[in-house]
Amino acid sequence: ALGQLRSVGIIGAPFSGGQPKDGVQLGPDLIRAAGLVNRLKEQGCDVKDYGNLAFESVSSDEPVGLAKRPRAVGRANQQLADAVRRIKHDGHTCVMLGGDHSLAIGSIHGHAASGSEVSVVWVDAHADINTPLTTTTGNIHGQPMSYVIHELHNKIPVIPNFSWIKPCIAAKDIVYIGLRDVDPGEHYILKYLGIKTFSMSELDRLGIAKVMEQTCDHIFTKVKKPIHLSYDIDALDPSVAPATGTPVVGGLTYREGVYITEHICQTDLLSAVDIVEVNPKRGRTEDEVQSTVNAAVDLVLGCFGRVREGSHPADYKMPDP
Ligand code: 6HN
Ligand code: MN
Ligand code: MN
Ligand code: MN
Repeated sequence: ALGQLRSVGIIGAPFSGGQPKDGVQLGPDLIRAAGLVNRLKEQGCDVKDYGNLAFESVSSDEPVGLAKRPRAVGRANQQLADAVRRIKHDGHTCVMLGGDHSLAIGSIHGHAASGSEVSVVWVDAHADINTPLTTTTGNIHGQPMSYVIHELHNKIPVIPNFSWIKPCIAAKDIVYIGLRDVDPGEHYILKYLGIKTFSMSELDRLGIAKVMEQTCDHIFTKVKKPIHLSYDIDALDPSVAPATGTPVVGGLTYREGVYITEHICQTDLLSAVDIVEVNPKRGRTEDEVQSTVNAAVDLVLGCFGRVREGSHPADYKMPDP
């Protein structure tokens, strides 16, 4: 894994408007403070940190239908889409540090706009595929997938600051892993569109190795498209990653969570990664915050060649006595 140099472009998106809880905007700087950039370099990556996006506040942002803070979410995602497109244009694998999961709209859109069609591996306790009409909370972090999927285009109403979004993902190019809290409207959409899902039940039955084999079988039928990995930290069990806004019991172990990144890394098709929903203000202790942030860092490292068996540089010199 150390042989091939991987080029990583990091963009921070300190945005929380897709959900109501304060603190998730602190994610990018916290993940950096845990040493992300240096640890990527230590494992042989070429890293460029593009810094954090600066989001202007939107003064008057009344809900449209049920969707809350639509103008701020639309505008922030437009900025993010431009940044991701630039990072892809510069030739990097893009790492987007959130922020809440509404940011997947801009991240996926910018990624898809940079070249060929992409496939999406969505690792999350939640499906985040509510439309602005099926949502029960109005929070747009529960809706990002609905805006980028071709097949849902005619189910999306007009929303201010959303008109730039063009659907860019086909339902057949999506795989979900880790689901365990899916709303009725979301479940209907997943079945209606025939989207491939590995809920925690399937993971219990198959084990993580088979889930990842079948994930790749699914997205690699016909052409091998670049992979967009959208990783919500709440996919992990709250015992591992408690500092997040919508924790759900019965999640991925640390080992299963890292195995997903190791397997995706080995495909050599990873083209963009989102790490979202780390919220230090939701940790009850400093240990809970650190455990969550460390898990987030290890997921990124796993995406870029870290293997648990260890590794050594190609020019390693065995010391002679
Ligand atoms: N996330 N399904 C719920 C909703 O509000 O639509 C929860 C969404 C959670 C979103 O964790 O990124
Ligand atoms: Mn989630
Ligand atoms: Mn729910
Ligand atoms: Mn999510």
